[in-house]
Amino acid sequence: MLPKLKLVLASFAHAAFATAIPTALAAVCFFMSGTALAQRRTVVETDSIGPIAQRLSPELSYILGHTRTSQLSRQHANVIVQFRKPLNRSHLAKVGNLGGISRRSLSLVRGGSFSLSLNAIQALARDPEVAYISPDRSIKTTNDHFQQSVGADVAQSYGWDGSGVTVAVIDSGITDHPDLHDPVTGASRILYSQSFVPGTDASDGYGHGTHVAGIIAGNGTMSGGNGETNRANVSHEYFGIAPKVNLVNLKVLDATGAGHDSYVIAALQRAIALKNTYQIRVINLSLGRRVYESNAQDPLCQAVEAAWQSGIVVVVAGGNWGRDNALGTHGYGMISAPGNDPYAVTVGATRTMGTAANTDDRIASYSSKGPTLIDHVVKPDLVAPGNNVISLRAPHSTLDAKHPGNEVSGAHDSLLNPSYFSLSGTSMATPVVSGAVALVLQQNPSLTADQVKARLMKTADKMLFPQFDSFTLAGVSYEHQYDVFTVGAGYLDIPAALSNFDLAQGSARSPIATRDTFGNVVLQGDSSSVWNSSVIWGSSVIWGSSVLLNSTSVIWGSSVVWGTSTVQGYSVIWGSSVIWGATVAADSTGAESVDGVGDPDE
Ligand SMILES: [Ca+2]
Repeated sequence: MLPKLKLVLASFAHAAFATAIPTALAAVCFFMSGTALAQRRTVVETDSIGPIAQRLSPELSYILGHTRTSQLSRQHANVIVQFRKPLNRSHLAKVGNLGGISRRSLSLVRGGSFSLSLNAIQALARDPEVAYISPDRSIKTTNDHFQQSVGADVAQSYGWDGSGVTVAVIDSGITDHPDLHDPVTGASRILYSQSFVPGTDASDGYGHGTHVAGIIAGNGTMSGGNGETNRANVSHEYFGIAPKVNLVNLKVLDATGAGHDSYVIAALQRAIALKNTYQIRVINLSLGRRVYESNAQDPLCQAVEAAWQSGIVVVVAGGNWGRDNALGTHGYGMISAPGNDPYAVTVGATRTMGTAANTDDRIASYSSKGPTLIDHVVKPDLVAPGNNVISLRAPHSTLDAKHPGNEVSGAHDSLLNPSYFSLSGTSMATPVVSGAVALVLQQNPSLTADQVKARLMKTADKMLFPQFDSFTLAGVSYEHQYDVFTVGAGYLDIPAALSNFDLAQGSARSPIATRDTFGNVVLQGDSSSVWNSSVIWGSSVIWGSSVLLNSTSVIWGSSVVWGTSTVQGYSVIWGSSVIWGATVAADSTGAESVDGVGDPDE
């Protein structure tokens, strides 16, 4: 079954409406194949706020326009409603009067998740107090020598180990592991755990969150380490970027690696509430889904921005759709949500080629490329190692059971019960950056989220990569151009970040790319952003001089990227309207590698 189909079915399948499900399935199948049903309606209704259709996500508009009127009251969907003002009793009464069932309050996005009939959704969209309604979409996880590649071993040898900083891991849960304990006191460094997946505890049934946690915080106890930080001479030891950092475990993905927008929003809400109690300075989101609307409307992006505004650095996976050519873009325009949010630090993945030196490292072919669909935000922001990363194993989890060949033994464990596991993906590159953020904040706790992001981008290595290369897997060749949409501001360089003391002023929102009438793509300035504030933070400093063509602000010429398919690629990304149906179709080919074990490079 295609992942996206599963998503849509999930949002329709609600036990209380079992009788409606067969009809809903039929509607969804038609919707997937793009076949128009009878009674297609084109409604352009407007009220004092604006067009009503703009308050409905593309999928809901489509479904409403392709469902027989007689079926509208019989089919139900789980949706997230964002109101213009904070959720109040009158909002809940309105939903109740329409027969809706409240599932979870989501104050972070001034709304909540509700189960509503299609009829009620249509009626609610006509309410001027409603800002936006979208399905409670499904979310998925987005996998050597990664520590040395980014200089974490050097940083640790100088005593930067994440002490005093807490990272919230919003993922599939974290299973207890010796490498996550304080070697002196024996206490777990997981300070708080909570599951937002109904009917589950906060342990890791999938095997993803534990691995992510280990990349951030593992101290190597089971692989020859003693929890100390200076271990340059210890080989085959598997430790994380910030081995003394603390963790908060917020579980939003089930044992299949799937969750919903509402779980992630609720977890972000909790992380903000716990920020001062546990010194949470970083949130790691190694998960994502397709982009359906502007980040200004997407509730997941809005929740990420609220966390950022509260002072937490939110680090997000760029997605694993870099091999995806379903839109004719060769992986461009494939950044997933919420990695498409301009505030987030969005991370792409490299492969280390199995060597500690970073000079031979190259982009992973599956690493999603920017710009983002619809808003054209320049992403990813930077790249970090993510291919075949060895980190903590969660025994008996789904990934562990399915991929026993990925198990890796440390020096202190039994061969029958290895402590480590190998995964690949931007999911694994993201916690490398989260760990780096913890080190930077340990060094200077007064830095703002924007200052941290700007510093990591400025100090990222821009000279390392070739201009082009290609990678062949199973007879298919993937061409890479190392431009801003592939590697962002460059390769994470932790020692460089720790030896830089620039304090950026202004917002570190990633810039927008625009296309002029000649087909050139240029960076669009934002007067309040860091990148405009001075020569020190100018675009050529941040993204490297090689990204700017002809000494102008052009970052893409008209023909550099897609060769013969240029026109098709441009029209998808810069077309007047994104054909959302095509985006859905892309899911069928794109999502498999997201779980981190599908098909790593090399
Ligand atoms: Ca290497």
